[in-house]
Amino acid sequence: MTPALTPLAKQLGIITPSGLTFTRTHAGVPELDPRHHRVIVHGHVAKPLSFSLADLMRFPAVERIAFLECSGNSARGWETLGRGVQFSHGLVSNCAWTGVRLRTILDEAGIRSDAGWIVVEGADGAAYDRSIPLARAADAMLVYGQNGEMLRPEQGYPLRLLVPGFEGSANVKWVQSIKAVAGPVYSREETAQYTQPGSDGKIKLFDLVMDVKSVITTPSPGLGPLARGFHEARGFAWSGRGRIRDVEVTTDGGVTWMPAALDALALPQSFTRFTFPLMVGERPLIVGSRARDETGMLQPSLAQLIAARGPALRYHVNAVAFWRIGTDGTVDVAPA
Ligand SMILES: Nc1nc2c(c(=O)[nH]1)N[C@H]1C(S)=C(S)[C@@H](COP(=O)(O)O)O[C@H]1N2
Ligand SMILES: [Mo]
Repeated sequence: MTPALTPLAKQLGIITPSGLTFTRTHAGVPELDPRHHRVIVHGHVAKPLSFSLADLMRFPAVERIAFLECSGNSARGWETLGRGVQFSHGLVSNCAWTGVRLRTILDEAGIRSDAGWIVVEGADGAAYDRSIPLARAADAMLVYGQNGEMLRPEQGYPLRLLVPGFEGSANVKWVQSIKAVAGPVYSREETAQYTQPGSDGKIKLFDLVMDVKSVITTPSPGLGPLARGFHEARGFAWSGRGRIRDVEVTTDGGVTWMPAALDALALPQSFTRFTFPLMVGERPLIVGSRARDETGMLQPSLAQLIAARGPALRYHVNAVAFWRIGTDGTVDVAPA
């Protein structure tokens, strides 16, 4: 199914409105009646349990702002489409999610110490399932709220898994089963898909965390022609590994870099907004942004990414994106 893409160029703040959130489904959107839908928690637990949505909403609730990015965002090939940042970068959203901590539910069922992973299964046509390593998912939530309202059907109503920082595909929607297991089950979506080739020709499994990335959303291709004179370049930076430490912007295609201003609201695993002043019309510009996260990881160029991960690189592409702004104010994609 063709995904719907977040119109990032029109997103003014860090929160993606629910109705503008990208949607990616492998087998359509199931219609689930929240009065009858249940989630079972079983496997390596002392006490298998079954919950309705109402049951889950009685547990202590937490809210968390987090980005959710499909590992196919900015996949190789899209950059040449030249159809704007919605197409090259729109498989990401950043929402305020409300729900119950996964830990709370696992503790309620008495998860056993020999359970290192859980298998989370959706109620869609494909019974989509993924293995989640608990040691790396301390922040995971079972989510029923998005931006202050109930989840939308496309986003997994009545219940989805959220593991902040993990690739979109690990965030199972329409959750109906959580099974505690000793190790991963190697389901279709973590073997035939969502694996990464390394430069040694070997395939990496469970490459789950999304790396540091940023993009200038305005100006961006398709928004021109821009008026001559001052413009504020604006964009978002995010990292699955924590907070954004800094963002730099270039106007000469990456020869020189200057610090961008970061908004004060720099949350972990969340969009962080940045701005940079631009003068349009005096000379041709090639603008781009590169972010660094709190672990010190710097967003790479496409060439660096290919050198590190091999020419088969397709997913988990976090390379710097460049836009060319002509002296006439037109904005297009510049080769990375
Ligand atoms: N049950 C189920 N969960 C799923 C999927 C799916 O097809 N079925 N798609 C996954 C993929 S590939 C992504 S990128 C995210 C997208 O979440 P969104 O549609 O809410 O943006 O959901 C993930 N969870
Ligand atoms: Mo995805």
